[in-house]
Amino acid sequence: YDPSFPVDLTTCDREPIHIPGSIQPHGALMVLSEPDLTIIQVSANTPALLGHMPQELLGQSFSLLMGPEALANFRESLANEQIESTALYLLTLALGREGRMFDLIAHRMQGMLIVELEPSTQSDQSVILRVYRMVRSAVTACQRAPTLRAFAQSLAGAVRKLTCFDRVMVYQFQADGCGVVIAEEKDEAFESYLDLHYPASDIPRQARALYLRNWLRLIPDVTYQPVPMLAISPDHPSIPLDMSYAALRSVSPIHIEYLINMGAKASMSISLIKNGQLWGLVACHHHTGPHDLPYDIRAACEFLGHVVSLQIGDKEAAEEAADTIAFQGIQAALVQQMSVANDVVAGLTQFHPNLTNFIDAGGVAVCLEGQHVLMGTTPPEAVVRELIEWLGQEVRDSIFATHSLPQHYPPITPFTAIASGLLAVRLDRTRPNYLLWFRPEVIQTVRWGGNPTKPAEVQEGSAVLTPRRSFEVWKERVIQTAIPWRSCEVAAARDLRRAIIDLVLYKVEELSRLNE
Ligand code: BLA
Repeated sequence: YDPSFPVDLTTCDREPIHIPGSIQPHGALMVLSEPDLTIIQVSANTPALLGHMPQELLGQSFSLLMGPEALANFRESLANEQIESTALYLLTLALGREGRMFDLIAHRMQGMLIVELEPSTQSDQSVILRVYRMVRSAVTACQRAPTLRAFAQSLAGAVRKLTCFDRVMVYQFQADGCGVVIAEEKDEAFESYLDLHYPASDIPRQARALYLRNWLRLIPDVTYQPVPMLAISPDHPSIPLDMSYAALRSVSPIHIEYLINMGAKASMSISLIKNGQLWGLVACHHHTGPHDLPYDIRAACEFLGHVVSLQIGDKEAAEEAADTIAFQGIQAALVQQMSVANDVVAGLTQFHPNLTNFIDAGGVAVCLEGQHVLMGTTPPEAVVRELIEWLGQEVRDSIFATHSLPQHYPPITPFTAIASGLLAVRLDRTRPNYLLWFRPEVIQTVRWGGNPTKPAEVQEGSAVLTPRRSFEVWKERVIQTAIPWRSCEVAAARDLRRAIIDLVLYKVEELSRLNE
């Protein structure tokens, strides 16, 4: 640890989580060369699981653990499965001194065959049928859900039913990498995390990249002791072993600390991927004790993750369409009011709905022909006047949207708590007529889950950034910024501008006709 090296969030991004050199202890992992099946690497926990010391296995053939018939079955299923870049269940075999039953899950990596052995739970036919039915009805429920939230709720419910985790959440990433819990199914005993926001650094970049390739990870017991990998020779080319696709991969100790701080005793997450981007995760916690899942259930969850990932784009499009219809409805009402009142300012501000019901913002200012009507939480009128003057001089476009106004206009800095975001619509080319929407600083608007659940500071003499400290660093980074304006919101502002201009032009024409 070099104290002159500043500890920042990139420290998290640099932890090479795909090559931990150890596994979780609920199974054993072997690296085999092909076609001879010589054991090149083995996890140190073989005595407990197989009754063989690792030294007895290294350099030997994998066939030493089984009879000739089992070996033939193993070779046959190996030949039949596509296991490049995905780990798949091969078969269940009796292995080792006591002939214990193991589920064999295999994939290829770095030109080697990686076999993971998990004590078998042997799901019978009725369980498999039940799981299949659950997945099928989950897919249908998600498909039918009318909104993104309803979709996420169905998904959380289905995963909870399949896995019996105490808490199942759907966690959606935002444009800036932060995330929000948009759905939650949990036992009543536990506090809710619904709608809580978490900083981007809680799931660092390399973890997200890994979760794009590998769709599911399980930590059955956060108190586990990592089991080291042992190799036939210390400089074999398979070292360090890339465990990107290994179900038993040992987890980052920082993340383990994070889970313990959250009161989780076991954790699982499933990737949700839209257009090749990590859109979110189904995040599961068990609070009452360790929680393991057999391969069948994990495979069902992973399959469900794949299928519902394909539905996300449709749900978002439906949501966007519904928002646009809502904006159009309010816009029509506003136009009607302006027309009946024969007064643009009154029509936008004095009735219901008014401009504060239109685009989501902390406050609105209507500045027209020298009148300034302020609604909600806005800077004082004098500050708004100066802002308008600056907009008139510096901003050419008729629409100006920013979620970090102080960067463009430093004089607003004392008011960033209420005006970090600005959506400005210019109604007239020559005169300073504007509609302004103000958005408060992010920190003031969303509930952050990071802070209270994460104790501890940067540890003395350690290069590791603890979760609490990361929240502080993150807070500094998002200071003076608001939640960005969505494109459908900017479009709604543009449409309203057009409608007001049309209305005013129509009135002018009407007036000149009457004067003729
Ligand atoms: C991984 N962090 C994760 C994962 C989740 C979260 C879901 C995936 C692993 C898993 O399934 O448990 C975060 N979990 C959350 C969040 C919620 C939740 C936000 O339930 C909200 C409800 N984490 C930090 C900091 C660092 C960090 C500061 O807070 C880095 C210094 C690291 N998180 C970190 C790492 C991983 C991780 C390295 C990868 C773990 C692994 O797969 O090995």
